[in-house]
Amino acid sequence: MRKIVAVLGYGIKNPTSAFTYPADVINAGYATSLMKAGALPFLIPSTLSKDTITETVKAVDGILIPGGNDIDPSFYNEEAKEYTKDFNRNNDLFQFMMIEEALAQKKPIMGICRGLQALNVFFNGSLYQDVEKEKEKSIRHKCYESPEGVSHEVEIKKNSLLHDAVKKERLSVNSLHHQGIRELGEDLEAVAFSPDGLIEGIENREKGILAVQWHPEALVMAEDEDALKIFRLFVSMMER
Ligand SMILES: [Mn+2]
Repeated sequence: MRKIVAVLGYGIKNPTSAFTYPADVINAGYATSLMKAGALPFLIPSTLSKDTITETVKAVDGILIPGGNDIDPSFYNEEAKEYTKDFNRNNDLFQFMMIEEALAQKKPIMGICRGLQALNVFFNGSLYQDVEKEKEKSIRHKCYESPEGVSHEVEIKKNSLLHDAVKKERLSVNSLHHQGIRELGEDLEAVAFSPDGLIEGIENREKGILAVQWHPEALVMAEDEDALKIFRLFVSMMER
């Protein structure tokens, strides 16, 4: 029986639709990567009502929090700067509810890009509202021109889930983000760092949490073997 992964939908206003309520978008890379890793991806609507969350999480083996727009900075006690845009509390609250329920039911959680940031904020960490503007000495992280290409390296800690996955201490990754972790959340361990010291990977082995700031799903679309190994490890976490 293949493991079922709840891929969290991301609600946006559909630009081609007259309807004012949100449409959920998910890039193909997430579903493709999960299928290649042997799991079944189920798209979960971001408009799920609170009373259905427990049953929804019960029906799946793990959850994947994908990339998306910025998180409302009020969740980490900051006012939004002019460069923090398009945040939407409904998406934030939906993801926080799903994280809380997955933890309660001991279902593994994988976070990617915004997903890593959502996990960090959930555990009371904070974010740079723009890494390149706010972090002292930053390399370029907004490499939107090469989604499937290598943008920078990350150094991976030994004895981490990430290291278990790729068995490497250095990995070349893509980088398509403008925000990033400022203060690490409670109960999380930083396990991957870009050359400027930015945290690019976090995890908690006991709680079944694995998250990265880069986009392994886009690298899987470009046949990257290491990126696929990260999804395989996530699938193996659901088998325990
Ligand atoms: Mn980066």
